[in-house]
Amino acid sequence: VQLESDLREAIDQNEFALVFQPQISLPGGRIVAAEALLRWRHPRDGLRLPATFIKRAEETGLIVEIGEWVIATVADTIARWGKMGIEQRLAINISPRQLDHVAFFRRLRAAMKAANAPAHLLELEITETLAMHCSSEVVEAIAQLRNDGATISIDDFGTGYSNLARLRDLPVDRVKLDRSLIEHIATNNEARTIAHAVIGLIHGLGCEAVGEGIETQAQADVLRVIGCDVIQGYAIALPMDEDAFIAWSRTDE
Ligand code: G
Ligand code: G
Ligand code: MN
Ligand code: NA
Repeated sequence: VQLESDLREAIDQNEFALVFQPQISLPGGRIVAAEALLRWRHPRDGLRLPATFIKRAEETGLIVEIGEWVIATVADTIARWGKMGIEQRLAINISPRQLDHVAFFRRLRAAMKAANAPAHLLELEITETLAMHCSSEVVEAIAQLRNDGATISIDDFGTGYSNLARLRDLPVDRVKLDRSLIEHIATNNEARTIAHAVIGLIHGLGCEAVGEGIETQAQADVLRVIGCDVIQGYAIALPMDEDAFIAWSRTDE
């Protein structure tokens, strides 16, 4: 109950912030996108991670309002960076509760339009489990957004049960291999074989493979060899606030 009222307060008092984690191409190492990750500047507890509040926000439905803040902020950030000469695609995470309503997509498009932010600089991350269960209306709305130029990603791939035939029918551009698929690839042959096969499957579906949770150079080296297209993780860069991210992306050029 305390957390719920704190979350309401956080929405009213504008206590949320976004941090940005770069994704780089293999083998080139160029930045191709950044994932926007939610943070809560709690007045007493300091910086709080999503793990401590997202679940409650989903249960109470507050995730819808928080998600609207994320959408508006990302649209505004894309537009502001554009004026600074920074053309950077930003990926946002979507909770199942947000996708309950097709209204989500209407609001998303309206926010992008209001901020004058082009759709090709927007990416949506939808978890594997959610992607397997969304309604045909939602699939249609995702397809429409993709037609506008947005990139669609399946997040946390390898943690749920995938119906691969279903994956083929979804309007998807990229698949993000969950960290659990990557953790042991540099030290364990079977883990590497599995990751290699999964990447082959992703390519077979016409999608790009993104490795996440890359913590060592050895993991990055293996991913390059087995054909992963893009990597993200602490070994490349931590999630950073806006100023740090801009400085980081400029040294990349
Ligand atoms: O940074 P990390 O602790 O940043 O994020 C943990 C989890 O929280 C991830 O699974 C991520 O998908 C989720 N998450 C991060 N930011 C957002 C957000 O803006 N909206 C939603 N719905 N989930 C988010
Ligand atoms: O949306 P998703 O569930 O993929 O959230 C990504 C989460 O992974 C965020 O919490 C982010 O802070 C975290 N993360 C990013 N890079 C790394 C990494 O290299 N190692 C670990 N353990 N977590 C990471
Ligand atoms: Mn994600
Ligand atoms: Na993920």
